[in-house]
Amino acid sequence: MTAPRTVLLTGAAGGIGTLMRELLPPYGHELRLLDAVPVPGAPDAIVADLADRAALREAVRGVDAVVHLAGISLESDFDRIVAANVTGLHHLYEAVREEGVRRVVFASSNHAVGFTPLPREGEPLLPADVPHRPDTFYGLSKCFGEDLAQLYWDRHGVETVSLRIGSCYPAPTTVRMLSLWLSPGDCARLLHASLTAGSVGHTVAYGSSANTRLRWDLSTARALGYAPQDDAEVFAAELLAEQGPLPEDSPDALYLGGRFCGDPPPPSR
Ligand code: NAI
Ligand code: 15L
Repeated sequence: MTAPRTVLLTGAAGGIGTLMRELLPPYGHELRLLDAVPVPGAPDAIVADLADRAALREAVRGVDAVVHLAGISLESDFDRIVAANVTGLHHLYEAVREEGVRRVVFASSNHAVGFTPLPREGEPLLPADVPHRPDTFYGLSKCFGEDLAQLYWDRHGVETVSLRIGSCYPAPTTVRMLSLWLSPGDCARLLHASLTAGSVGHTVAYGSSANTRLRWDLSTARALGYAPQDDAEVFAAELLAEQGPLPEDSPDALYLGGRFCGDPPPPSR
């Protein structure tokens, strides 16, 4: 697959979508934007909910690929999560199938495998093929998304790269993020690699920068052509001075999903 490509970016008004609207076009991708709410500064953006099948079908018509960021991005009410991340995702894949779009890049999450114990010092990094261990209904919806992607590859030949994103923000804001941070620049590199790699079938990869404190293995992402440039370690001294090291028995120190494994999980950042 080669750039430039016409790409539907869903969730364009959200945190990552706002960053990627600026950072993806220089790679040669022409973006069509979609969100349930108006996208600031983008009057041509499609305002549609994932519940609207007709709007989705029209939105994907003629694009080469979809970067799917839209959905509930934190723990929430079960029915609300199902509507956007389960039923809505099904609607999107049906539109993709019907319109013959070849590839989807799906924003999965570390929370699909959040209850996976973090490897201790000296143990191997977590491979991308660990079993699903969702830490929340939100994480469970990402497990569903990965399985739906696998079904649409096996049954319909729609390719997907499912990216289990760590924490994508302009800068890490917690000590846990020193391990999981995905810088905006590396996020654009990872999306570009996922859009342009040769046959991917359904590939599941972790998504973070090349952080010194990595606990997961980026080799699947690197095999797509991803070459991360950033490392959260430059923020370590400041964050550790502010917040101190993670207590050994805290969810952040024990599990990949960190505080999402706590009781209750955080409803917001
Ligand atoms: P966000 O919550 O800032 O943005 C999500 C966007 O989706 C919002 O603009 C919202 O209006 C839209 N949306 C929600 N429900 C919709 C629906 N039913 N129909 C149409 N649009 C709808 O989320 P963020 O942080 O930008 O994340 C983007 C994606 O990446 C999400 O799927 C999230 O689960 C995933 N992700 C994000 C991580 C991060 O560090 N920000 C980490 C792991 C995964
Ligand atoms: C996610 O999946 C969330 O969408 C995001 O808001 C962050 O909380 C991130 O995971 C994380 O684990 O830091």
